[in-house]
Amino acid sequence: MEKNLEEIFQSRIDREEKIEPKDWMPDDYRKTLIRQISQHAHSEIVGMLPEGNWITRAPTLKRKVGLMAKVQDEAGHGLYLYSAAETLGVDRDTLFEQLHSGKAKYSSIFNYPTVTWADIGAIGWLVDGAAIMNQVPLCRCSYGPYARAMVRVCKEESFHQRQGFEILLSLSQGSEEQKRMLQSAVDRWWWPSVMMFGPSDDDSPNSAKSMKWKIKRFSNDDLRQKFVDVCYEQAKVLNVTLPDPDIKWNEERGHYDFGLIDWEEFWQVIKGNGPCNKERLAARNKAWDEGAWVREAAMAHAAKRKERSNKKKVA
Ligand code: FAQ
Repeated sequence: MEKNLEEIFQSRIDREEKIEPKDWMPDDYRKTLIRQISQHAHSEIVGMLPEGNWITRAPTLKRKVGLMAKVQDEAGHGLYLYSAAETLGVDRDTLFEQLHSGKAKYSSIFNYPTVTWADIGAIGWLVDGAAIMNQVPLCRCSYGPYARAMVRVCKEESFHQRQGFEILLSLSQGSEEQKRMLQSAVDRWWWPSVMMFGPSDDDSPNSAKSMKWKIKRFSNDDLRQKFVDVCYEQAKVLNVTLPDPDIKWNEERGHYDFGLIDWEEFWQVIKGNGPCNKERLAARNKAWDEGAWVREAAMAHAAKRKERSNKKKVA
């Protein structure tokens, strides 16, 4: 019986039908989605921190407004994604508990510091650029609620990428000091951004199943390669170099070859030993604790409204 259900499920996936919350699905499909969507949601929420601390220091009103809107969008993305995860039967408080206790993963990239204003541009260009490369295919993910959430997320991410590129473009046309600041930010953010796509395909335990179920449409390495190819050309416009002496065009492959990734650094960051892991978790825990009264007040308000509307119905 179970086997039959699995076959029907897989043939729906193969026909490109969307799977919806009330449809039958294998336990492992559900678990994989809860894992990926919740990690993604956590990444958006933790991802607000490195940029949030620059809102008060943005150099002009225009930059402040742009950055504030971007950080708010990230909060929104986190909320859509938690909602999408909830459609799979997990509750939000459980997911928050996993994040706050350090059990849950979130993207490695958000454990690096933002030391100058140019870092905000570099995050937009490289981090949002990598996020778009990875997330546009997720708009065609087999799970309906995730796929639909990603359509809006990707539209907003492309605005974020452009605002970052434009910050860097201005710096590239500025003083010598601004140009140095730009190059130094690119030097620091390049490799962590390349790592964002996850382990190489040979070391990616979740990929085979996720590809079969059309959660993932491209492998980690294929997306990483597309990212390097695009960035190399964009770096020319910004007049910066990418900090990789081995990067060069390979005529035969039709792609840029690039140097070895420091996987030791990647796994250390994921294990909690990156430059800012402790700071990020402490900030999230503090926000959660200090926001307790807001959650309680909102719940009390909702309960009162419900009571009032019940009374009206009885009358
Ligand atoms: N960081 O077998 P795979 C953003 C883990 S949002 C930490 O290849 P999978 C927007 C992985 O979870 C950025 N952990 O795994 C923004 C797994 O561990 P597990 C987030 C990582 O799931 C911009 C293990 O390694 N985007 O940037 C990372 O098939 C600016 C083995 O890996 C998403 O979440 C990593 N980089 O592929 C916000 C997109 N990579 O769970 C603010 C959706 C891998 O078995 C500012 N997610 N791991 O214990 C995905 O596409 C996939 O989950 C991958 C990983 C591609 C990230």
